[in-house]
Amino acid sequence: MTDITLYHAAPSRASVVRWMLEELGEPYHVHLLNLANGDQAKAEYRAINPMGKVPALKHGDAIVTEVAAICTYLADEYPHARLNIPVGDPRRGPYLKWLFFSPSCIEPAATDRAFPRKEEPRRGTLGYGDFDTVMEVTAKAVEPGPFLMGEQFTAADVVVGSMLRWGMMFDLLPKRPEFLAYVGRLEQRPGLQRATALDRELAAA
Ligand SMILES: N[C@@H](CCC(=O)N[C@@H](CS)C(=O)NCC(=O)O)C(=O)O
Repeated sequence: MTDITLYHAAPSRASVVRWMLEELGEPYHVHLLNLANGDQAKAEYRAINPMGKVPALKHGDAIVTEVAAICTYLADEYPHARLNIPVGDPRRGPYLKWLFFSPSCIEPAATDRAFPRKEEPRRGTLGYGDFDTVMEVTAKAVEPGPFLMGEQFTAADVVVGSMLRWGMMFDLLPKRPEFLAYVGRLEQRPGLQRATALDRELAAA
C-alpha cells in the first residue's frame, strides 16, 4: 500500500517528479491524465490542481503542485533517501536557491528567449535579469560537479538537471560543455533511467 499518487502525463513536466520518486525508492500510484483530451481542465482534476496543470502530488491528505515544490516536499518528507539538505545544515540555503532558481530564472529566461516579447523589458523588471547571466551562473554552478551540492545528489539536481536536459533537447538552452557534462552524469543514475523507460512506455501506449 502506498499513500503517494502522482497525477501524471508523459511526456510532460510531471516526468521530473517521476524521476524524483524513482530516486526516492518509495512506491507510488500513477493517475494518468490525457492532456490532448483536456483531462487537466476537467472539474475533477481542477479540484486537485486549480491551475489545470500537471504534475500534482497527493500524499495522504496533502496535495502539492509545482514541480520544484513537490521535489522539495518529497525530499524533506523522506529524509532517509538523503535527497534533501536538512534545516540546520548551512548548505540548505544554496540548496533551496537552486530549487527556486530553476522555475524562477532558468525556465522564464529560456521561454522568453524562445517567444520574445514585443518590447524588451528592462533588465531590472525581470526576476531573472538576463538570459546570458542566468546561463553563466548556472554553468559555473554545475561545472565543478559531480552535483550542484558537490558529492551529494539532491532534489535540486532533479529540478535543475531536468530543466537543462529538456531545455537542450528542445533547443531552448545552449549545449554548453558544462551543461552536457552535468546532464551526462545525471543520465548515469538508475533512477533517471527507470523513470525515462517507464515514461517512454506510457508515451508509446
Ligand atoms: N509551473 C508548473 C508548470 C506545469 C505545466 O505547465 N505543465 C504542463 C505540462 S508540461 C501542463 O499541464 N500543460 C497542460 C495545459 O496547460 O493545459 C510546474 O512547475 O509544475
